[in-house]
Amino acid sequence: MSNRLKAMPNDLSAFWMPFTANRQFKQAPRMLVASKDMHYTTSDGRKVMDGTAGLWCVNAGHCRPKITEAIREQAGELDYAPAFQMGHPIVFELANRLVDIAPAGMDHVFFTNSGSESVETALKIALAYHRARGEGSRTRLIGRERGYHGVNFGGISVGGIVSNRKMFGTLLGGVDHLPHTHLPAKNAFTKGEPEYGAELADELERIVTLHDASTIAAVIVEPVAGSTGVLIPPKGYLKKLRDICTKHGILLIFDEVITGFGRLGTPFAADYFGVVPDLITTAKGITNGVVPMGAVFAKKEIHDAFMNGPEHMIELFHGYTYSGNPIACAAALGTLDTYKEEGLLTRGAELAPHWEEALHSLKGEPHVIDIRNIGLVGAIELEPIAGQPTKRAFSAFIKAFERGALIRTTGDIIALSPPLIITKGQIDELIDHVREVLRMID
Ligand code: PXG
Repeated sequence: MSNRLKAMPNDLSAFWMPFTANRQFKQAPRMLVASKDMHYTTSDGRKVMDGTAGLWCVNAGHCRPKITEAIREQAGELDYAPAFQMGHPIVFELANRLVDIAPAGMDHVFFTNSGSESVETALKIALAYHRARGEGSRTRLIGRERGYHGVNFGGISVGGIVSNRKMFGTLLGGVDHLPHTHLPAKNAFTKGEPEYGAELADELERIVTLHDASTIAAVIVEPVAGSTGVLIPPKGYLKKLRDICTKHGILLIFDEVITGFGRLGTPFAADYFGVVPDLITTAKGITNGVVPMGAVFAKKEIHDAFMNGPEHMIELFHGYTYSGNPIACAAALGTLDTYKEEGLLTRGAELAPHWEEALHSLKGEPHVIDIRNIGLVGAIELEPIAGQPTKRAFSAFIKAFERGALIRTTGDIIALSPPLIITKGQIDELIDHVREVLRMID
């Protein structure tokens, strides 16, 4: 690796870091300078196990040769092609390859550059779809409490995280929210899908009664809520949501930015739960996190509703300069090849029982009030320090990093989502790090 990459900058002030305690970080920086497979190397030369696949995205592990090579080759061949009114072969190839692994009926792909953009795109497609069909009164969007749908205005409007919403004004109008499904009093320490709470989907009927179905365009939910601490849907909940949406002509959007590309041991969460939505938003794992890219999958009926009017006219007034960027496409193709060759889109299912046992072995350790798991995702919820929410989990994050494991915390919840290449031995190692940390912190 070049010394340029390894060198520590001597002034950290210019970079305003995203979703970071900037002042804390800059006093004690945690710098990563290299990565390979399951590990990072820090600027002080330590190996740190990646317990979170970066930010839930590096599903195939780090610096995988097929992906690196694909990017390198593409950068020297066709670096950019205009995304509007022009095409290039690999963006079409990629769309076909994605449709091949998507749930049946998801026949079309719209490219974006991030999960947030995928969400905005799906919400806009939902609104425009109803309008194109002559149901332009369907303008309301329904999200869910504790939902995370990125940071743009549509996403924070349908999202349900107070701190992501409260500073930013009145947001989109015409939005309502389902209740979240986190019922620790009934479901704590459940392995896999919890028993209680399917009836919370019936709240959608209440919302429909309040606003009338003719005003509602779409419902958007994460099949498994990631950012707010791995909230796993109660058994039967998603099927119920699907049925209610179908009954009332409301589109169902699954935000699979985290759950897409093998996280649950199936290619998509829609496969895991046997529930097919009308639109799926993705990003992250589509390129293994290596080059920014997102994609929205749409059912044929939705796409086809736009394909009328004069043929020389643009059908959907939406898109980004970098939609289907050639280098992102190359990274995505290299990623899909890697997933296929190594069976990574289903490997989580093989590892899930071991993962579940390892995680739940933390029951009884200090501060632990709940443990949840599904596929290769897990959460360990800690009792907050009285009057100082988030502090305990943040100490766990710092201590784990010092010991050699990167974990993620949200509130007082530790979330784990390792690369899908993790071995059983590495699962034990990761969980042992967490166990030791729980015993160390106040
Ligand atoms: N939808 C969902 C379900 C997500 O989890 C986004 C949309 C937005 O994606 P972009 O690419 O715009 O960030 C996300 C992103 C965390 C964490 O640790 C989660 C995300 C991003 C960063 C950190 O919980 N999710």
